[in-house]
Amino acid sequence: MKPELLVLAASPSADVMAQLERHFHCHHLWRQPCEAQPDWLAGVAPGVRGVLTTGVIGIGPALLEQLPRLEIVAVNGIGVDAVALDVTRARGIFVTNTPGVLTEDVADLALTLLLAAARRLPALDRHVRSGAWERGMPLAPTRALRGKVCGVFGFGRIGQAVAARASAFGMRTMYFQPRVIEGAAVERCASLLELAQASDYLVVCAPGGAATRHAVNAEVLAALGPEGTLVNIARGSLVDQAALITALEEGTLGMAALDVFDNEPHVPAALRELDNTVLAPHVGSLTVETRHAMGQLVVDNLRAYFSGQPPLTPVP
Ligand code: 8YV
Repeated sequence: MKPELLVLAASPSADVMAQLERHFHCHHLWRQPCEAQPDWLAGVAPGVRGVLTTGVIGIGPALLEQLPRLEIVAVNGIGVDAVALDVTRARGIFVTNTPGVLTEDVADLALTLLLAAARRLPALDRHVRSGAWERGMPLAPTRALRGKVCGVFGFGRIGQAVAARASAFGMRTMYFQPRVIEGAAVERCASLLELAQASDYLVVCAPGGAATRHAVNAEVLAALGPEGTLVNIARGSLVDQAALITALEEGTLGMAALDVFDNEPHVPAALRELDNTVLAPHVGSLTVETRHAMGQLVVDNLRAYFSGQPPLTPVP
């Protein structure tokens, strides 16, 4: 008998979806209309042995409680901050994620946002579309990237890939994270505040969760300063969003280029209306290649586990 799998979100890869159907008895929660989900779930929950979720959806204590036979949670993403790890640990439920396969695309998006902010791409786009260019409206020059400092908060795989890309644009790179990376060619600052003080661009790449919640606070934003730009491709929870809005409104921070927010997909009107923001709808890993690779790793983890092998990429 195929193991029963509760699928909380679909993969855009048709091949991955076909493999899921082939190897598991899938229950697709995402196909149910919102109002029908509680009753539908109550019907399937007793048999569920695996859950497929995303980095954003995760799985909370209430759903875990509903799944008495659950053995494994496979996260289609790298972040596990939305998984109630205290509960999974206590119950001995395996958790897997998808490290490695999304690094390059997420780092590419970080640089896309950084460049878009540096060169004011949204304003340039509006300038052409609105006919302002044809009407001869002036445009102020922006600042070159060369020689500017790109500070990377969180120097894991993604942070290091961001630093490599920033260097290729002639930027100086520095990082901060609590753990020192031995032998790193990039200089480490003693604190996040020191990194923000030294940076023209501060790129947030650290994991979300209780330990990093609101690490980028009003003081850090002030240290980045009126000429500084915050780029966040990690999690909205790392930034004090209210403090960010105040800093952007008052001009004590220059710009913010954001792929992630508190309480997604809701983005405060202030962030949407301000001119000094560049916004993306959490798409760091959203390429055909990467979403396929992530989905494949999810399938491989689940198949390994249910055939008695250790999962390939377990969360410690
Ligand atoms: C995805 C992410 O948006 O990897 C993560 O932690 O946040 C993203 O890559 C998400 O997990 C979609 O599956």
